[in-house]
Amino acid sequence: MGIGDIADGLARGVEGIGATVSDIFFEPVVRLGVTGLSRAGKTVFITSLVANLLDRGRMPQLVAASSGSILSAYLQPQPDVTVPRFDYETHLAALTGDTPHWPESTRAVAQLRLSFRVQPGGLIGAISGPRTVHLDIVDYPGEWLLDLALLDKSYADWSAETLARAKSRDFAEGLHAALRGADASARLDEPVAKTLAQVFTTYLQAARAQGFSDCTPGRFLLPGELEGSPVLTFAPLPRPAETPRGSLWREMERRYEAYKREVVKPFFRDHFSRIDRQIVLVDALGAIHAGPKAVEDLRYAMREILSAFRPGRNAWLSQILHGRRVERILFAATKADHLHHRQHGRLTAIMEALLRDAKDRADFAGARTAAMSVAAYRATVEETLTHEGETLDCVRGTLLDSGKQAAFYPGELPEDPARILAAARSGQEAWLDADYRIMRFAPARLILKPGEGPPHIRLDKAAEFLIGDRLT
Ligand SMILES: Nc1nc2c(ncn2[C@@H]2O[C@H](COP(=O)(O)OP(=O)(O)OP(=O)(O)O)[C@@H](O)[C@H]2O)c(=O)[nH]1
Ligand SMILES: [Mg+2]
Repeated sequence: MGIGDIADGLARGVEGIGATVSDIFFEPVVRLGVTGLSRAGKTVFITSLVANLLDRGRMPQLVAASSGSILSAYLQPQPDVTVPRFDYETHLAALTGDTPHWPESTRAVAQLRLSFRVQPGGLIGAISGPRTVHLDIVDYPGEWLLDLALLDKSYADWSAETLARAKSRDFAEGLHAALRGADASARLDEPVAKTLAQVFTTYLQAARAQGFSDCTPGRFLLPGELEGSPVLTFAPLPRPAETPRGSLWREMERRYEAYKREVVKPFFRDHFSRIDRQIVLVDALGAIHAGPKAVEDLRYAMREILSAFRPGRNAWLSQILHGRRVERILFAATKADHLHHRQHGRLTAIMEALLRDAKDRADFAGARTAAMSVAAYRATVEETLTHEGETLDCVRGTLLDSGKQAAFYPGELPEDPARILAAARSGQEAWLDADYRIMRFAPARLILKPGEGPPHIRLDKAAEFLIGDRLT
């Protein structure tokens, strides 16, 4: 354990005490983490959740909303002044404007505070009167959780593993060629380091595009404000016999260690360690549409992501957490409005099967977990059509590409999720016995009644699982 680790531990300890005192005597804070791989639906989820918590007419399954415990809800300035605010108003305006469109892709951590005046029930409520509960929502890329594994790895090990994985990938040729031309024992030449980092980034981007998920370091794909900085200017190298001081190898090693210290650790310390409740959004339908390889890859990524929630997974993280843990984790298959509700149970079963492996390995130490199929922002309506004597349960919406209305039949998910998972595991190129299609729909133009948030599927049930107990 180094001095930095001790200091980290102390800082957490003091802060931990502060949080407990304020919880008891002042206003409780629930920190809800929202994560998922890129395009999983995080921004749309948070935007619709907040809109539906502000106007609770479509939230019957959130007991505190339907029972009237929540007297009011309002947005407040967040306590963490250095974290970008989740741009709720802009995202909502995109979805609900005259020409509705999906919000822009986001690339970093963002936060929003929503506060509730709550009237607790029972005798205590009658005596104490209403109280305030704060919900701090933290949006962060799932890719950043994958970096946790780097903390246990030296530069030499990481290089060896990364290059071993790249070996059989045809799109890695550029990386191999650049490495053949570089001498890791030679004195560092900054343009060489920069070129290698660029070639490596291009390789990671190609790996991502091909559906691979082991694309760490996560910030190479989502650099944000770190773009071009030395902590992102490194690459894996084959280890040379000699690694003299000032050599390319030594400098790359130094930057790799800096990435762990200055990028990975601060994220886990400042954001991840303070989360109470977590939702992991998964575009399972998108993966099924892309084919068995994408599903298998998703399963692997989920396993990696979830290992961050396993206490004891990493000694440094355990120390930062001080025994604190995420109390509830919800795994949600997003964009369920692409399916008729008759198939939602099947999607949830696939989601549960995808996670079973991760759950079996990771003892979440008493955290409550659940899987659900949700649509944060419903873009379709259901319609049953007859086609050649067969009835087809379809969904209808505005197509994103053409702007035309269309009914769409996505194919039939199997009743037994093992059919999907087994095909994925066996490395099949395509689904043999089924054809899954996906259409991209544009958000529908809405006319909302007063007191109603945007339409959704099971957002209220998800909210009840995640925060319901803290609002009554
Ligand atoms: N039909 C439908 N599409 C959705 C829904 N949620 C998300 N989408 C689609 O998924 C895309 C990605 O959603 P985002 O919320 O931006 O995803 P994200 O995880 O924030 O993505 P990044 O910021 O790029 O990491 C959107 O542009 C929509 O096309 C939903 O509830 N229904
Ligand atoms: Mg986003």
